[in-house]
Amino acid sequence: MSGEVNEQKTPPGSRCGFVAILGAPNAGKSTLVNRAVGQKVSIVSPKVQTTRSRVLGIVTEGATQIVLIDTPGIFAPRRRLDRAMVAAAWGGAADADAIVLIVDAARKGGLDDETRSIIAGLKKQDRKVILALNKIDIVKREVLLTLTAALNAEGVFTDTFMISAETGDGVDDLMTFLAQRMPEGPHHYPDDQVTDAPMRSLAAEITREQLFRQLQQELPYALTVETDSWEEFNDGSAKIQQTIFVARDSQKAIVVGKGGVRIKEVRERAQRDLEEVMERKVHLFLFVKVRENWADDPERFRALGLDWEA
Ligand SMILES: Nc1nc2c(ncn2[C@@H]2O[C@H](COP(=O)(O)OP(=O)(O)OP(=O)(O)O)[C@@H](O)[C@H]2O)c(=O)[nH]1
Ligand SMILES: [Mg+2]
Repeated sequence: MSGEVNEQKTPPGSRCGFVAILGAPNAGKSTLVNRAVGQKVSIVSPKVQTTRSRVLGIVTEGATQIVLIDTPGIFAPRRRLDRAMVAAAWGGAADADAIVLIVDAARKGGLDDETRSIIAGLKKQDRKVILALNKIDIVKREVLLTLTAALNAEGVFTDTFMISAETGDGVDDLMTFLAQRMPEGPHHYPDDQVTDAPMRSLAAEITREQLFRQLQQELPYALTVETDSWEEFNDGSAKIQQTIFVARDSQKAIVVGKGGVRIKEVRERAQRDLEEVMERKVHLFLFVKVRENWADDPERFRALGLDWEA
């Protein structure tokens, strides 16, 4: 696992481990990670494939540090970008001390193909997995029981939790359970750190979250966001400039909106979210650029934290 090893003294009974959060797109993985950490470290939207690379959410309570690895949803990849996203998800699982599979219990039609294929992949690797049925706030009890029985028949799961990442129901129980299973050893990160991503990346993600939330259909998948510059001022405020890369002129027109209304709304909301996360005044500036092949550009992959060769 990358990241600097924390040099602070190991307290008695110290534990630390990595927990991979796997699941189909939209299952609620990022919502769970944010809930466990207690703040936004990973972006969330009602659309599938919101998370594009591995995101760490670090939870330290007393002597135990749990490093949650939020992963992109696993699905059948088509584009190079998709392939890199899925590779990042499996990569997250490979290094982990424990794996939690999140299943959207509210999904119409029961178990989805993506979840089935993840279970098949885990079986192949002979990994033992903790099952978390999510979104219990909107599911009937009978549905939960049927789903639990079907999933447990797979023989992959050691334990089952029923949670609502949204309301927090059951999340403490899951975290307490995970804490007991973390190996003994020093903490990897300082106890007050919540993620390993630099603020510049999180800031770009927060703008991308607004674009995912406010744009329709395929457009969110046709864009990426990068932070170009970051200036801090004596009064504590920050000036952040970002570029939204789209693939075509027509997409740029939609992102900007009639008379600039869309980009204005995205800017205002992203700025507000940034101010909340950073606890300071932020001046956000957004530029939209057409870069036809950004999804085939190694530079853009690196900015996303993805592996070009995946
Ligand atoms: N009702 C309800 N909605 C939830 C719950 N957890 C997540 N959601 C919603 O489900 C949607 C997807 O949540 P995400 O956390 O982005 O899901 P994800 O698994 O990270 O998705 P990808 O990153 O696309 O793989 C969002 O609209 C969330 O608000 C839950 O417990 N209850
Ligand atoms: Mg996600």
